[in-house]
Amino acid sequence: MTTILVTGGAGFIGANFVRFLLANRPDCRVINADVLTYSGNLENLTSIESDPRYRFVKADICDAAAMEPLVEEADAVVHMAAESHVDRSILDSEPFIRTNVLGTQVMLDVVRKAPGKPRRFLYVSTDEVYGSLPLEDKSLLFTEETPITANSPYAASKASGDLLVGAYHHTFGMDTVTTRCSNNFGPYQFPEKVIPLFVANLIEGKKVPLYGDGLNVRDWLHVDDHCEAILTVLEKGTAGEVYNVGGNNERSNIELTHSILGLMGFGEEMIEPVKDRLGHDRRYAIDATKIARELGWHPTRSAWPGALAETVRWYQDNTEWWQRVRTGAYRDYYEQQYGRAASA
Ligand code: NAD
Ligand code: TDX
Repeated sequence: MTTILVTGGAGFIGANFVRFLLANRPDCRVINADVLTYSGNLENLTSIESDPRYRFVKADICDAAAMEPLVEEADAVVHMAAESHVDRSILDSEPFIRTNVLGTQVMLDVVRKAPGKPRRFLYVSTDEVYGSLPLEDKSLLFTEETPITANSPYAASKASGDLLVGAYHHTFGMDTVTTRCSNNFGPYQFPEKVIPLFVANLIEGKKVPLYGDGLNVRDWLHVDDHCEAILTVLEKGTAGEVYNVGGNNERSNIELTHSILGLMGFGEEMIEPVKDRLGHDRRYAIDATKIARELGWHPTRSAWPGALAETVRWYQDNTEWWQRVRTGAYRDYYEQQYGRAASA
């Protein structure tokens, strides 16, 4: 049996990854360490919670004493616990620095100092560490050599963690690998991110708040393709290397919005143009040839419009899930971000 410690396994990608691992690696045990912030939800894991190979531990990655015994039990660590929403980092960056920078440093030191055999440390980074590409030249893509140019407090905090991982490999010879992935979509994504937010708003008869001119571009990848890429890099990646992960699936936000409206039978009148995100990155687009060439990974579940339609349907079929997470503290955030009228 191999034991994998996953941090942040109760979030969107984490919960999908824990399920993916248990389904695809019968000889794997999973420890899920998650402090359960607003976006961590054990309901995302009910289908596997009684699997004897799975264990949940409520713990903060910034708490070294809590992490030490979990790391000692593990053969490898997949570190994805994070504050993950750009707009929240613009409202208040403090939790982002604490979890994404300090928390990553704590995890690196705990893994580095753990007794016994060296353990592989996989850091789930993001394409946002590369900054922004222009809309005008579609031939430009982010490669692993693109300089780090983080533009939002979220991106800067993830880039800091990313640089620390590289430094720990260089300085201490730690067995680290890093994935930098584009925008994910799929089930169990917290309804503050654009796709579940728009679907949930439409179901509730509310308009969808489209930022700025709607021309910003994102490269969309199904979360299960990301999970497969993480597992591939964990098992086959070269120590010290970074691997880009992307869907080769660029869409402008206005195109995405029209697709969602069309799939749900709504028209343009449901679009509410709102003020732009501060410092809004124009375009993300990933060159994922390295992971394809060296490790044989290709996205197989991200093709549009089918994969988007399936995701929209999941939120339509699981209204109770997002209605429950949309209560309480989330309502306060929504009012702060979009104004009181929008949340009425
Ligand atoms: P999410 O917000 O849905 O989940 C984050 C999880 O981390 C939650 O379960 C939360 O409770 C947990 N967490 C937060 N702070 C913690 C702490 N101090 N200690 C322990 N647990 C803590 O985020 P997500 O979208 O699933 O993103 C997961 C990872 O993937 C993040 O590192 C993010 O930067 C990265 N990423 C996300 C995307 C995307 O499109 N969502 C794309 C590329 C990379
Ligand atoms: O209400 C909205 N209106 C809108 O137009 C929201 C929430 C978003 N948008 C736009 C902003 C972006 O151009 O949609 C695009 C996608 O926004 P988000 O879903 O917030 O994702 P993004 O900012 O691109 O970041 C995501 O991908 C990279 C994840 O949240 C990050 O965790 C990941 O690192």
